[in-house]
Amino acid sequence: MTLRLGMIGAGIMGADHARIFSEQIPGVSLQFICDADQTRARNIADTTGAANIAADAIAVINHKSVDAVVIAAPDQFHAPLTLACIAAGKPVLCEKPLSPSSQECINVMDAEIKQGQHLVQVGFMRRFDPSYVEVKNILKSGALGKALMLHCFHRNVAAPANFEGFMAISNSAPHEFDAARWMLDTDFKSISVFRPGGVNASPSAPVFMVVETITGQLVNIEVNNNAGYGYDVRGELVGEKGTAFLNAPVNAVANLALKQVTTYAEDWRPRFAEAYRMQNLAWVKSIQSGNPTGSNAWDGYCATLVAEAGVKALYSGSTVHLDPIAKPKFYD
Ligand code: ISE
Repeated sequence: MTLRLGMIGAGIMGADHARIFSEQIPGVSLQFICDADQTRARNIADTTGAANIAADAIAVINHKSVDAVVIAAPDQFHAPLTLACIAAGKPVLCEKPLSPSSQECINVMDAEIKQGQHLVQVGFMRRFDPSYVEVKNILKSGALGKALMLHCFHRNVAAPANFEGFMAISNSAPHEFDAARWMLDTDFKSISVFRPGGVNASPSAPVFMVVETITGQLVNIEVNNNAGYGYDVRGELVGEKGTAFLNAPVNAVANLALKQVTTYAEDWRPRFAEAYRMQNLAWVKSIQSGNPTGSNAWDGYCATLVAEAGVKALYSGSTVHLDPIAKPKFYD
């Protein structure tokens, strides 16, 4: 049976998810593209063959012709819209973060537990990226010995106009937080945040985080949202016996004018194209099979908890220790 999707949000990620579902994922149809900006919704519906456009997200979520929902609205709407999906009993793929507030993530978990079904997947697509999967498998094989450190770089060309300084931690870094927890198979203990130039530096300055895990590893994360030269996400896992790099796909290397040149993408979509495709495919299959996959609401909570602590650490200049709630059995 075809899975009929409601797409909430027609911005950069809503457009990309709609394109991926229409071009690359079998067994789905786009029932609605929903956005307050109807021109944007219309444009995406026209290019993806979606059946309808709409402006009212709650009406789309509750519509009888919608089987499952993708949320790609701005961050502050993620949790309220996810709660509406849970109330309607519909599976939802919610873009990261699940919410910028850990309390809202707890509300989502409470609602999901009460509903009794695993309905929420958070869009931490890196768990499906071939380079992340391979590095995790190398670690799992035992070849590297115990993991000691993970170095992560996260660079964007330029922060979007609506970005505020702390969003390097609340919006960009959650990818790193989730990937590190997943890769190292652990949880976080504390976070310290530094900025070249100190706490009074320009809000567009890079942030440099050091996260300690409960199992003793150190994760350092640079988020530089105004790096200028290209979208560049890299990482190196350091184990007792060796290291493994997270490589970005390189499609061509040009030899020109005494130089060897590769090209950076302008943003994350080309770098993580395969990760998004695999994630969306896995989400659809998980709905069909009833076996949840990817990051769940608990994972969303854990990423938000450390992000929230990171924002506090940025402003206070001190290390912040995490104080998570007990993990509900539902998420074991
Ligand atoms: C953006 O929201 C994303 O999700 C991208 O993957 C990330 O690289 C970027 O920093 C975020 O702002």
